[in-house]
Amino acid sequence: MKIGIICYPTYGGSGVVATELGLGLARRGHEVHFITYRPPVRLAHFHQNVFYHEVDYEDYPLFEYPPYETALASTIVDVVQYQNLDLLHVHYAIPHAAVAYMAQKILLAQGRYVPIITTLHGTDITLVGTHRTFAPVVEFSINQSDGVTAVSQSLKNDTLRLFSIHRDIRVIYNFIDFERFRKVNKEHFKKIIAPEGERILAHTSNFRKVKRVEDVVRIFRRVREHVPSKLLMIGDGPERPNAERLCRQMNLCADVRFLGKQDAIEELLAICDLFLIPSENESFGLAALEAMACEVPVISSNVGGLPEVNIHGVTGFLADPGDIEAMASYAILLLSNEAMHKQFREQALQQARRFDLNHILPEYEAYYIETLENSQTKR
Ligand code: GMT
Repeated sequence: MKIGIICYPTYGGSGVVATELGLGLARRGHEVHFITYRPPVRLAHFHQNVFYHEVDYEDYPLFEYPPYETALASTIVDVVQYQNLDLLHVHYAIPHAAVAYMAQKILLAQGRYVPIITTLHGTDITLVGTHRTFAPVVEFSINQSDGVTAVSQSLKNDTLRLFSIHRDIRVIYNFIDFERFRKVNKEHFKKIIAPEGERILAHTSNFRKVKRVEDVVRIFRRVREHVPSKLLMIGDGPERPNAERLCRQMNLCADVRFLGKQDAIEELLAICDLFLIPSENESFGLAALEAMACEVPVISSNVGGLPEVNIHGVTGFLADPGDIEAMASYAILLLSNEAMHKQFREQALQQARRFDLNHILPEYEAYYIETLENSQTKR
C-alpha cells in the first residue's frame, strides 16, 4: 500500500505513534509518505520506503493567522496525485481530520477518491476538541472519516460521550518497539546520577498542565523523606519553570535533574526504578508503556486509558489525580521492598508485551484493508 501519514512532527505522543507506525509499515514493505511542516522527531535517519513531504507554506502580510490548514490541504492533494497514494492516515483530529476531508473533496472533484483514517489520540477529544471553537469541526470530520481509531477503550468511550458520533470507532492500542525499548545495562551512567545507590524516579512528558508536573515534585519530596532517591525530569513545556521553582522552594535541587527533551529515552529508563505519571487526564499513557517495556513499574493516576496500561497492584499502583499522599505511599512501599519491586518489574514487562508493535501493527494493516474495501463504492 501507499500510505500518507499526517501528524504533528513534535515530541507529542501522537507524533511519536504516527512516526513509529509509519516506520513499522515501511519495514513491512509499504510505501509511507509523511506530510508535515517539519521532519518528525523520530524520523532521524534514512529509511527505505519512507518519504517526507514538507508542507509548502507561503506567508503574506495580510495573514494575521497563518492559513496553515489551506497549505496542508494543498500539499496533501499534490502528494496524493503525484505519489498515487491509496490511503491517508491522519493522527490527532485537530486540524488534520478536517484538512484531510477538504483534500479528499478536492481530489474527488478531480475524479479520485482517497479514503481517510483518523486516529484520535487524547486531548483532541478530551480537552481541546470539546472547546466551542473546535467541537463542530471535530465532530463533523470524525463522522466523515472512512475509518476512525482510538488509542484506548477509554478514549473511544469519551468520544462517544462528548460528541454525537454515528459511526464505528475501532480501538487500536498504542504500541511499543521492543527492539528499541528494553532494559539495557547502563550501570556506569546510573553511578553518575545516583552515586550512593539511591533509587531513581523519572517523569517524561511535554510538561503541560494536564500532566500535573508539580505533583511529580511533591510526590518525590515525600518519597525522598523515606527512601534515598533522585528524580529525572525529562521533556519540556510550559509547566517546566513552575516545577523548577517548586524544587527550589522545597530545597530539592540537589536531587532533581531537569534534562529537557531527550531522544534516547530508553537509555534513561534503563537506569530508573520507578516512573511517575500523575496526569489529570491521559487517553493511553505511552510514556508509561515505554517505562514498563524497560522494566520500570509505574505510579499513575487512575484516569482515562491509564488503567488499561498500568494494572493496579501488578505493574504499579494507581490513585486519584491529585492524591499525592497515596501516590507517594505506593512509591515508598514499592521502593522499600526489594522482592516486591523485582516482581513488579517483571510484571510490568509482561504487561508491556501485550502492546508489542508486532501485534498491533497488523491490526492497523487489517483496518487499512477493511477501510479500502468499504470505500470501494465511493470511488
Ligand atoms: O497530550 C499529550 O500529552 C500529547 C498527546 C498527543 O496527542 O500528542 O498525547 C496523547 O496521545 C498519546 C499517544 O496516543 C497518548 O499516549 C497520551 O496519553 C495522550 N495524552 C493525553 O491524553 C493527555
